[in-house]
Amino acid sequence: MSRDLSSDELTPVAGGGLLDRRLLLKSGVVFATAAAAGATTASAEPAPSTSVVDPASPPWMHATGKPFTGYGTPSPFERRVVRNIAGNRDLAGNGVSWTPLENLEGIITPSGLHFERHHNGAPEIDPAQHRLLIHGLVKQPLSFTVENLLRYPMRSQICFIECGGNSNAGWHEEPIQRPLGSFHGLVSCSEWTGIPLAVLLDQAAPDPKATWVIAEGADAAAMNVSLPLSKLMDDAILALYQNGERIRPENGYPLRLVLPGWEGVTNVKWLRRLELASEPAMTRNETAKYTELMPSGHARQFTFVMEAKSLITSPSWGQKMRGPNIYEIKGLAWSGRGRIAKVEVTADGGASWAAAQLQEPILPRCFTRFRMPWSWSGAPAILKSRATDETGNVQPERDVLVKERGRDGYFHYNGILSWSVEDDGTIRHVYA
Ligand SMILES: Nc1nc2c(c(=O)[nH]1)N[C@H]1C(S)=C(S)[C@@H](COP(=O)(O)O)O[C@H]1N2
Ligand SMILES: [Mo]
Repeated sequence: MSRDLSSDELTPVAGGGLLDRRLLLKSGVVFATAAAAGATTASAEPAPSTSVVDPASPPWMHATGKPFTGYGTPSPFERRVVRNIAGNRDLAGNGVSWTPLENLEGIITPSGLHFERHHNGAPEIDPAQHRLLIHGLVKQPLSFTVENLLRYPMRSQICFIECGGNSNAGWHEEPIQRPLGSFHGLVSCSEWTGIPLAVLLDQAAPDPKATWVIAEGADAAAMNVSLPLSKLMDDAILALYQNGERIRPENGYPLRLVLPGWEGVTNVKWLRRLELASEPAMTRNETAKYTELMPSGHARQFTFVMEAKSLITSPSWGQKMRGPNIYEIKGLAWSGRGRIAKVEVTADGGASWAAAQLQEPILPRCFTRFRMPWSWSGAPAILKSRATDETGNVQPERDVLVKERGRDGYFHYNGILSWSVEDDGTIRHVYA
């Protein structure tokens, strides 16, 4: 803290030391941050300087800096901030890489850190050779080149994409001890820009009998899913741009479907075909996978919407508290049903909760950043966050979710995440 705070400013709003969120807006208050503890340093990262640099005359002020570059990359001192890659040894090309959510701020995921989920690798597609076909139950089948598509009026939306399998370690008997992003990081948030899909579908003139659309990618998995035509006519985007530049190869270059708020698998990458039909095709990814076996023995299917969820990104596992002080608890919340209405935080394991500050912009089906000032006394504490969306949907406690869905669900885990802050400042994942 750079100045003494009055007792008024330090009035608790809930147990365990949660403070009034107005403290965040006061100028001159410096918060302590939980520091990355024992983070693995990539060998390529420059060694920190051993000699102490004189801040009044640092060496980088004594010589012309590096020349201009055609395409920028992060500072070499940030090289450890990378996606964590988890492959499937039995099936090359099938696996995921996780967004390191604990290392990021704000709501936009840099394109190079957007999580990846490939069923058979990321193809390298020559845009001049790629075609998008709209066919099936339509009056006018259409084939588009990428060049054609780039001439349509576009719209942009900042929204999250979350894999249905994200956070599935939450179903495990024991809480997994890993960096936040390495079990919750199959979710990322980008500005996607492209053509409202309804415009292209209207041009193809769907037959009144068409209620479903089978979407297929041009990867070696030819990954396909069935989607209700109503969603595609409502707010689906045929995206060509991601965060202002053309979509990255791993995220679907030259074009992908973006279905705001819907399960990752519906956002078909490298899209090559939309076939209108009167019923779903019952593909592998809507029968064997991406369905949830319930305790009744029946499976939930076509669970498209991603429910309200939040995570505390700091403090989080792998970081260490730097002694009793005022900290900023911060995190991300999102819901596939609309805007985040409220995020509550507890520092006493759920005995009392207080509303966190929601940072603008608060957009529908988009990451919302939340912040909460917290005076940590040095005593053990349990931190949690709980999101509520504008439709009144509340993120459930883990035990409630497990009771409702049983243990065989695997997908759609949105239970409340708990961090235990130990008296020595270490942070552990707990079920509390
Ligand atoms: N063609 C194709 N589309 C695909 C996939 C795929 O393997 N092939 N994976 C799906 C899954 S399961 C998810 S979660 C999202 C992941 O998108 P991302 O890799 O851009 O994060 O893409 C979906 N679209
Ligand atoms: Mo996924």
